[in-house]
Amino acid sequence: MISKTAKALDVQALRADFPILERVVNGKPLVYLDNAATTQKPRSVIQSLVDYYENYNANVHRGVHTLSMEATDMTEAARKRVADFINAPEPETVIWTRNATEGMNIVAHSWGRGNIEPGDEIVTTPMEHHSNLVPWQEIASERGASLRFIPLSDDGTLDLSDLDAIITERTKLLAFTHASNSLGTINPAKLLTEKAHAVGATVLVDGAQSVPHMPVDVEDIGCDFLSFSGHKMMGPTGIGALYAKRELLEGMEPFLTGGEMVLQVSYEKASWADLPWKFEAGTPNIADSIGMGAAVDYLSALGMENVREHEKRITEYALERFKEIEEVDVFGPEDPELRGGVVSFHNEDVHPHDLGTFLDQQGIAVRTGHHCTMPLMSKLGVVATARASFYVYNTEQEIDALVDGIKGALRYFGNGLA
Ligand code: 7TS
Repeated sequence: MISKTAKALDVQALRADFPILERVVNGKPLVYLDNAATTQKPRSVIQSLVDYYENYNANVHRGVHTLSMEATDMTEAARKRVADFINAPEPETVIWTRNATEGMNIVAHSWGRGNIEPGDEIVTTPMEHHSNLVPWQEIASERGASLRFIPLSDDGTLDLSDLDAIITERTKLLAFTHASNSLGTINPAKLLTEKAHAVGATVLVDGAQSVPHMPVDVEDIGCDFLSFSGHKMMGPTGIGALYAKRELLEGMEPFLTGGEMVLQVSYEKASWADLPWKFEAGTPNIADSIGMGAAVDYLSALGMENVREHEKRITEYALERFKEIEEVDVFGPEDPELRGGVVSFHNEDVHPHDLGTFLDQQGIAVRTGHHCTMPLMSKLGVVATARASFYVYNTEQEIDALVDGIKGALRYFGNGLA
C-alpha cells in the first residue's frame, strides 16, 4: 500500500548530496548496501562539523565568551531539533549519548538498578541486538530478576498470540527493538507499549533501526524510553540520543558523575543539575551533536513518510528479485508493510564471508556475520547471514547489481547455478 501523503523522492538528485557515493571501489562504482551498520553523510552534515571547528569551536555551558555561547546555542538548538523529530514534548527529555547502546545502558544502570527487584520479569524479544539484551542479562542477574521472550513466528514477526501470558503483573520492563537489524521486521510498538502499560510495566524501545527510516512519534507510541544513534541516520559517529519521560528521568540517579552534571558541590557531597544535564557528565560531544541536528534537518526536508515509502519500494523490489535465486534463503516477513529496508540472506554452500568478499570485488558493500544478534542466528539455524540494508539513496539499479553479484558468486563458488 502506498501512503497517500508520501511523494516520490528524486533519488538521483539527492545522491549528489552524498560525496562518498561518487567513489569507485575495486574499479566499480560503489554500491553501498550496509546502511543498517552505518549510513553515509550528506554534505550539509559534513559541513556543519567543519563550520563548528573553523568558526566557533569552544566548550559549552561554562563560558561567557562569544564562541562558548555560540557553541552552547547550537548544541541546544540541535537537541531541540532531535526532540521535535521524534515529537518529544520538551527538549529536556532528550539526553545526548554516544550511541543507541549507551542509551540502553543508561536505562539499565540508572533506571534498572533503582527499580528492578528480585522476582521481577524483564520481557524482551528473540530478535534484539546484543545492546538491548546483554545489559538486561546483567541487570537481571544482579537484581535477581529473570528474562522472558515473546516468541518468534516462522515468518520473522513476533507471535503475539499468547502475549497476555508473557506480559503480566510480574513484568517490570518491556524492552524491544522497533525494527530488527537482522530480519527487517517492524514490531507493533504502540500495541506492545499499551499491553505493557496495562500491567504497570515500563517500556524501552530500541529505535536504532526505526528512527532513521520512518516517522517515529514518542507521544503516539507512548513509550517511556527511546534510544537511537546519530550515525545510522546520516549523522556523525559518537553521538546518539535517549528520550525518556520527564518523571522517569527525575526519579533516576545519574549514570556518570563529575563535571557539567552538578548543581552544588562541597568536599562531602554534591547535588545534581537540572535535566537534561544531570545525565551529561563531562564535556559533551559538541561537534557531533550539531552534526546530528544537521542530519535531522536533512531528513525532515525529505519527509520521513517519503523516506519510508522509498525504502518500502526498494525492499519490495529486492524481495521480488531475490525470488529469482532459489538457492538463497531470505529471512524476515514477506509483507513490505511489516518490514524495513533490511534483507538478510543465506546460501548453504557459500559462506556469507566469501559471498561478501566476492560482492566487494564488484564494489558492492554488504555486511556478513551475526549482526550482533547471535541468539537469533542460532534460532534461524545459521551461524551468519549476508545482509543488504537500504537507505534513501539506493536505487533499483543497485539492487540489480546486488542480484547479479550474488548469481556470480554462486557460479564462482560452483554450486551448479548456470
Ligand atoms: N539496536 C539495533 C537494532 C541495531 O541495529 C544496532 C546497531 C544497535 C542497537 C546499536 O547501535 P550502536 O550505534 O550503539 O552501535 N546495529 C548494527 C548493525 O546491524 N551492524 O552494525 C551495527
